[in-house]
Amino acid sequence: NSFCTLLPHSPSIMSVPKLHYYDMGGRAFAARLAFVVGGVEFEDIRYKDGAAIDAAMEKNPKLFPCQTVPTLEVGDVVISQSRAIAFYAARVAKLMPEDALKLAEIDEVVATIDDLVDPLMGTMGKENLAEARAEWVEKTAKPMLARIAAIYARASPEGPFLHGEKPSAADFMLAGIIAYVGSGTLDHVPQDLVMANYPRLAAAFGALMANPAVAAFAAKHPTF
Ligand SMILES: N[C@@H](CCC(=O)N[C@@H](CS)C(=O)NCC(=O)O)C(=O)O
Repeated sequence: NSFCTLLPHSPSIMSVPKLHYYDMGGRAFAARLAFVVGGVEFEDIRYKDGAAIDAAMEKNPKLFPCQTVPTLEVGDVVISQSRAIAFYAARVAKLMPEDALKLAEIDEVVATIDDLVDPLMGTMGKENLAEARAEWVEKTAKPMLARIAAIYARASPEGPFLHGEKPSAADFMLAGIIAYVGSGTLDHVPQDLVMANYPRLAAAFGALMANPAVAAFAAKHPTF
């Protein structure tokens, strides 16, 4: 009996997780950040466009249980939903606190990000896009970003991250939306909306991007 056969089946010990997504940051940004910051090996499977995703879904539907990306293969298990994947990655990276109140603050930040992103998705394809986006910026993005900044200030006045020196899933999810807004792909949304107006959030993003492993990853993948 080798040592391995005596081990109980544990996908997290036995296999490198495989992340499936487009060749861009988007909804995979947070998970990739968590793996990279935590030094966790992962296979970064990138599809060049929607047609390539469609072909992969047809060939292997089990890999895409919700017909969406991202998905993460961990041994025999396939996890869908970007938030679940990012939280899993942050936990495997040992970048999640144990404390119930801190975990509630992370959930609070991430749910507030949803309140910001969901209405933005609702503007996609709108006939009067300029008006819809201007309204999103004023009535949704600004109050939600202010709310997130207030949670950060309350949780850790000194920063840079939500809980001080060590980033968590909240910081990774926030970085995903800051990068998305800053990417210049959202018409009628000022590219510097977050970075110019919310110094506490800009500091968290800056500190993550300054991490040497993250900087090296970003140099290889400009859209992350
Ligand atoms: N709630 C899901 C939404 C996933 C989602 O809408 N993904 C988009 C890409 S960002 C998708 O798979 N669209 C279908 C496609 O691209 O073929 C999540 O957070 O993972």
